[in-house]
Amino acid sequence: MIRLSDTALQALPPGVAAPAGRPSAVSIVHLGLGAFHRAHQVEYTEDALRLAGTPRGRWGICGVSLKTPGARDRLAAQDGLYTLVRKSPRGSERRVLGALREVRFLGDERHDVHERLAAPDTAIVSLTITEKGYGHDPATGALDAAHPEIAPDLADPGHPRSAVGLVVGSLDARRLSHGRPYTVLCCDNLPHNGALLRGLVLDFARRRDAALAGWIDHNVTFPSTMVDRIVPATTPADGEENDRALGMHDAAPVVCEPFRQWVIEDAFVAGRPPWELAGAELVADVAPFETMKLRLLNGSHSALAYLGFLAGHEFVYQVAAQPAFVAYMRALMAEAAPTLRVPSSVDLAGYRDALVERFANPALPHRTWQIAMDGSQKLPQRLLGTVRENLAAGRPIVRLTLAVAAWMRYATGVDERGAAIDVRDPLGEQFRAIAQRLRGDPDALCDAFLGLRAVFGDDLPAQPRFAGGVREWLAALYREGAARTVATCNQRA
Ligand code: NAI
Ligand code: CS2
Repeated sequence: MIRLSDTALQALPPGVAAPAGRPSAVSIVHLGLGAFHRAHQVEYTEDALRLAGTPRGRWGICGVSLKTPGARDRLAAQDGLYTLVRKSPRGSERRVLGALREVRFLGDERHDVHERLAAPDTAIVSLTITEKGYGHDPATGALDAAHPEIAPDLADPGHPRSAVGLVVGSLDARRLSHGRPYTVLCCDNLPHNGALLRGLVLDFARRRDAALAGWIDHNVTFPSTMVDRIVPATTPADGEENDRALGMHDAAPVVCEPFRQWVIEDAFVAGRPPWELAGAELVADVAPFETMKLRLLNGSHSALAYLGFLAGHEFVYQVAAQPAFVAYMRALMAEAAPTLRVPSSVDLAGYRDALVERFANPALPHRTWQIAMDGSQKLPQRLLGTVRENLAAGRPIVRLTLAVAAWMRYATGVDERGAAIDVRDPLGEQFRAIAQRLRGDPDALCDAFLGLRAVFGDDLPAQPRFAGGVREWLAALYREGAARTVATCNQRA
């Protein structure tokens, strides 16, 4: 079977669209060559360039993997091309994307990566490195100077391995050479992601050189964004199915839902692609959209992931097919709704209905285990911000505390049948220590997990309504199991 490549594009079967052209130059460097970037920003960029009539223009992307060479290897062997597969109950739509013009792995291409980041034509550095990739304290958003990825870069700033270290080092090189800044565009599911990353970059820079920090402060922009498209990890079966559909081998297809949304603060110091032509919304303030999405979509995603996994469901669509879990999800979103300040143009009820439908997409095998990953980095913006605001306003937190209790039950690393759970989380060692010491004592487990300051801060453990609610639900989960506890929760006012 031939391999997808520039020369093979002409052999694509009817119904599989090829790129209208490939950008002639690179002006965007993206850190985090993962599935989401390739299913979201790359498609928006490709569509924008095509609709602007400049498919061969300057806005090509150089994708950089900081941790592993696999994505680089797979994509470099096929000229950066890959298939985007949009899946829904109505079938699959495939297109080959070509805006990814260059792929690099920091581990063995450090010089090339630095050259790209420092190049005068690089106008945007964007990131999807996961919530755990920033070296910050999830409860406060502050830089953790002792973080295992930050401390070495502070000690040896000339050979950064962290994203923050790379950004600061390349901005310093630009300051000391041609003096042209770029825009830093965080596309991870973090609250006020641009402002958060700006704070991390400035803190890191100040620890190196006050003049560098001052230059970044005055010249570099960090717009916040809200990004949305459900993109499960690609499975071998996805790849085999795609090869059959293409009649050629693509080592790096990406599978996603048809829905996509991108809301971006329009603050680009060195220009940007006309993403609005592709449907991106350029706004002055992203916060209302971002809070809505993080608290309604992602809060529900995490709650259903933990409760659904514990109830024995591998995929989100299986959980969303259960009326009791849907009723719970709707009640959880109702608890979050009073904390949202969305523009009047947004149909919040319609948005919530659409989320239920999107989660129930049976064509998208999104694993509860994948969403459950890195919960210590996700809970603060998905659930705990809502808890704080509802506590302060005297509003209910019944469904929210069940979601937190389900995370704790999952984090103990043993499921309801006594089998081990492969818990992936930066705080995983702390979880295992807690579980080994206190397994079988839900109240003690609850107090120990609430003691994780990086997740709950100092305030929440001292809130009786919160701590008491989580404790009650954790005991119920051990006593009744997730499915019956969800049913019990649905009976509550
Ligand atoms: P993925 O697993 O395909 O890619 C993750 C990327 O992050 C990889 O390139 C990996 O090397 C890199 N990474 C992980 N830890 C890192 C670290 N400590 N430092 C630097 N790089 C690191 O995951 P995917 O699907 O691309 O998602 C990535 C992020 O995109 C998510 O965490 C989320 O913030 C955002 N996102 C994902 C969506 C999805 O449905 N998959 C939807 C909306 C946002
Ligand atoms: C998911 C998100 O894996 C997870 O944590 O909740 O990646 C989710 O798929 C996206 O935010 C949807 O836009």
